[in-house]
Parts: sequence; structure tokens; C-alpha cells
Amino acid sequence: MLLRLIAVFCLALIPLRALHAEDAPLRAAFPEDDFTLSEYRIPMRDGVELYTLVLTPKGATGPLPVLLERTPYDASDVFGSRATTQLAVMRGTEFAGKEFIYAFQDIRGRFRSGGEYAMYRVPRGAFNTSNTDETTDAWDTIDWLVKKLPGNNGKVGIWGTSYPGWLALAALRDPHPALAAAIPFNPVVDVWKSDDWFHWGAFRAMYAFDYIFNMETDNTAYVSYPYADRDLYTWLLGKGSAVRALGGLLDQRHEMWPRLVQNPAYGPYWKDVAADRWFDTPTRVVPTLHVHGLFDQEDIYGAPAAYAAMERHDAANDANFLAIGPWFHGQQFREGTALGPLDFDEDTAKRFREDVMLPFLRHALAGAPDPHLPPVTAFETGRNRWRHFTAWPANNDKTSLYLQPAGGLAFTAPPRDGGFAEYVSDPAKPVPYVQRPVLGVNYDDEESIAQWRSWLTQDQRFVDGRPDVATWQSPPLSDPLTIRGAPQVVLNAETTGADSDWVVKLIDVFPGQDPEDAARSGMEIMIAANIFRGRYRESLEQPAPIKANRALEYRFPLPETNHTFLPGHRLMVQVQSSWFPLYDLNPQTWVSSIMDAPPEAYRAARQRIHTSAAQPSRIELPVDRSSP
Ligand code: PG9
Repeated sequence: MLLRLIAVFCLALIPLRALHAEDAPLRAAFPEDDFTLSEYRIPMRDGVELYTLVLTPKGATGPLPVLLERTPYDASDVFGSRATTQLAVMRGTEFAGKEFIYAFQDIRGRFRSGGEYAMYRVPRGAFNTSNTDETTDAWDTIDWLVKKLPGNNGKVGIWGTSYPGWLALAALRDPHPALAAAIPFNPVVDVWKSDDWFHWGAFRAMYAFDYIFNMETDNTAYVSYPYADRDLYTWLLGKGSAVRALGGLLDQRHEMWPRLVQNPAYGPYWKDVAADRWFDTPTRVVPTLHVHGLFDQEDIYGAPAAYAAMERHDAANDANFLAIGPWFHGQQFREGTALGPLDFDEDTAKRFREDVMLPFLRHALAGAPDPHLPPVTAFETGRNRWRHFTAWPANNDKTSLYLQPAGGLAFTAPPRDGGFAEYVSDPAKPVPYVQRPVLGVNYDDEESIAQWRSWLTQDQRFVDGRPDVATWQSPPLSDPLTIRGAPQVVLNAETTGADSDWVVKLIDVFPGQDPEDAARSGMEIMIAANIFRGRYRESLEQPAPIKANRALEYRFPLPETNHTFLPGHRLMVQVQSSWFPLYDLNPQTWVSSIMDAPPEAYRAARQRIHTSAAQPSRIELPVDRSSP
């Protein structure tokens, strides 16, 4: 029976790519289905029709709310590779129960929808003078669903991960009256500060190229670039700037690339796209659960930023929620017991889905009793326990951890003659961001995606001993040290160059002899790390040359933490000036835009990190002394 089913199912799919939705159903209906499949082309206010696939559970005793996902990633992929008649099996961990109707929509210009595609379509305004954007498309979609979709109860929730998370936030910008809940998971929020394209001005050229090629070569299919080398460090090294190395491999189809190249600084374009800037005067606060991964390798800025932007309008503190897990990008829908070498003692993702996500949705959309969720639910790494808070950050105290002479690290200010640490940063020999071979971001390649998902938890001993990685380390801790929030870097650094990148990593060093697990002995795990492009020291909007051979102060935040350094562990800080090939190389001489820097601009530079009383370098840690 099942074999026949699979055969019929696959046959029904064969013409999938060739036909338009109105020509043939996506899938034949089977008597055993516990859902009905409907396909619609929902008209937007400008007449463009968006393909929307709807799965309605059979046997409902009354109207049901709609859970909507708007996506650039092919709505019909909702079936995945499972030939099944069971909604719960098809949706797996993304199944919220039979009390919801599930709707999936291709956004404008993607897969089965009409209209022109524009990646991260900028909201109406200076850069979009049309009368539509992702906010209006969401509004029109929700309006159509509640008025026309059979069996709905007049309430719609919108959810989505990453880009679809950004699309969920776009719906909240001008929420339709029927929009009653939102869950942006790992949303893209500010693509210049630390989501996707840039981290504080350093350009993720390789990652952007790979994604844009994959997404925009064909708007009805994914296309992977055929790299000549398995190790992308080898493939990209020596090819030069983003424009010279990668731009020539793209064409007019890849419309996002020129927008990146033309906007290297934090200009008005990126500010219009930044979702945490959309909620200064919200018309209302829709019950929203923001979901963040502490080890999110793609959008580590988004969820806490969007939560903060909305929190100031949640006067009763009962509508704006934040969940923080020890997860890579999207891991809340996967197995959550471990990540890389870290073990969390339970399936944290399952716990989140059952104890937080589902109660939130059922109360907001399906009339279930109020679960009285705490405003913030956060997993604390190190001690592996869930913590609950009334707001985030949970703690605003800052305690300075000072870089000391001779590679020390302490909470006391450095001596007057503390001097500096020195290294040479050479663009011809950049520091790899992960142990080679660097396998890139290929979701069709298990080895590549396994490395991509876990690189933030990779043991940093692979760069120990490199002359271009400066290291400071504390003695073993005698007591636990808990930090909650975003550490703030204050670096006193100098360079012989006219520009420089500064990578700072806050690391938990495991005991040299871990009695519980020999494999973890001496591990150096990044708890928070980021990169800052020095040309933006004085202004994120207007880059300026760095004055050579002068100790200058650089201030930037590291990503959010919720971590306890256990007794016997050490604190470590590593500083370096490249993180390749994830980030493009800084030529370290002055050019108007690094995007098209000529080969001769790339020169080695001698870097100094100052550690004296007069010119201290430190990380302001959000130490929580209240935690038992
Ligand atoms: N974080 C994913 C992504 C977006 C843009 C570039 C690269 C990756 C995503 O939004 O799905």
C-alpha cells in the first residue's frame, strides 16, 4: 500500500517544475490524507498574484486559526521528500498540531508567484517608490485569508526562520487586524551590523556571493556555484577584492550583488532594511515570540535586537517574548542536545517547542488558557540550565576584564608600563575562521553544512600558536563566573596601516584534564566573538583612514551571551585581523571602497594591542552576580 502511495505521490510530482499552479495540482489527494491541500493565487493590491499553498487538517470541529509562512525558499517544498498522508509526519518538528491551518506563500517573484523578485525588498520609501512591499503583501495576504479561506477562525499567526523571519517582522510593521501572533525565528534584522551580509562593516563576500548565486541564478530553482577547490580558503585566496574575485562571476540576474557593492557603509539603504528600526511607533504590539540562537552563525544580531525594539512598547510586559537557546541558525526545529563539542544534557530544542512555542501559539491563536510564559526564557550554557527573566538583557552591570602584559587577563587595571602585544597581519596569509578545509555554506552538502552550523563552537586551538593571533588568558577560576548580555569590546589598538579589521573572541578554556570527558580537556570555545572594520571607528556612515602608528580606541559589542565559566575553567581573549574566507580581506591601506580594492592595495601591517594603564584594552562583561 505504502509503495503504491509513494509511487503515485512521486508521479504526481514529476511535472512539478514544468507546470504553473493553475495548470495542475501540486499533489494528488489520497483518501488516507489527514489534511486537505489547497492552492491559491492571492491577488495583491497591485494585481500581482502570490502562490499560496494551504494544508487544512481534516475533522476539525470548528473554525481554525491560520499559521502563515511567507518565504523565498519555495512554498511547495513544504512536502520535502516525505511521501506521507499525515500532516504531523510531513511537518515533523514544525508541526504545531491539528488546531491550525498551515499556509505557505512564495513571495513576489519566487517560484510559483508572480511579480519581480527583489531580495530583502526594501520597504516603501526613498528606495522603493512603489505602493507595495513585504508589509503590504503580508497585509493583503492576511486580509484575503481571513475573508476567503474556508474554515478559518479569523485569526492569523505569522512565523518564519531567517529571511522568512524578516518577512514576519515586515508583517508586524503595519499589522492587519487579524494578525494575532508572530514568531520570528533567527530573523534577519540588520544586515550591516551583524546579520548575514556584514558584521560591523566587514563584508561576508564569499557567503553573500554563494547565496546570491544560489538564489538569483534561477528564480524557480536553486543553483550552486561549481567551485574548483574543495577548500574555499584555497579557492578564494589571492583572487583579490569582492568585485574582482566574485563580481565577475555574476550577471544582471543577481540584482542583490550591486546593492551590496554600492553600499559598503551603514548608509540610508541598510537603515531602511533594518527591521529593528521599524518599531518606533507601532500601531499595536502583536503578541510576538522572538527566538535566538547563542551560536547563530548567520543572524546573531537579529532576534535580541527586534525583541528590544518592540519591548519598549510592551507596557504590561505580556506581549513581547524572547527565547534564547544554545543553537545554531534554525536548530530550534532540530535535535538540540548538542552542538559541536558542547553537550546540553537535554534536547533543548524539543523543550523549547513543547514548553514555550506551542503554548504561546495555542493561547494567542486557538483560545487555549494563558500559559503565563515568562517574558524571557534563556538557556544558560556552562551550567546547562534554563533561566527565566522579566526582560533582556537580564543584567546591566558591566565588569571590565583587562588585557594584561605578557598575555595575562584579569579584572584589575593593567600596570602603567603594561606595554602592548604585537603581531603582523598579512592579507596573503589570513587567519582561517574554521579549521581547513573550509567547506563553505552548501545546504546540499552534509559535510559543508555540518561544518557551517558548528563553526562558532569549534575549538580555537586550531589557531593557537599562529604569530598573527594575539592571546590573553586568566588563571583557572576558583568560583563560577556568569555573564548575561552582550559584552562590549574597548580595544586600544594601533596599526602601521591606514585601515584594519579587529576580530575579538571571548573564549571559555576547559580544564587541561577534564575528569568527565577527556576529549574536552583544554578546549577553547568561543562564547562570543565578532569583527569590526576599523575604517568605521569614528562613523559607521562615513569611513575614514586610520591614523597610522597611534593607539586608538575601538568600541563594539560582541553577540549576546548567557554563560557560566565554571570553576577550573579559564577566560581567554584572542585578537586577530582577519577571519577568512568568511570575511573579505582588509587591504590595510586606504582605499575609498574595499569592495574593488586593487591588488597593490593589500599590504601587511604591524598591529599593536595596548595593555597599559594609560591605554588599556578590555572587554566589559555583563557579569551577573545575583545568579545562585
Ligand atoms: N540567513 C539566511 C541568509 C540570508 C542572506 C544571505 C545568506 C543567508 C536566510 O535569511 O535564510
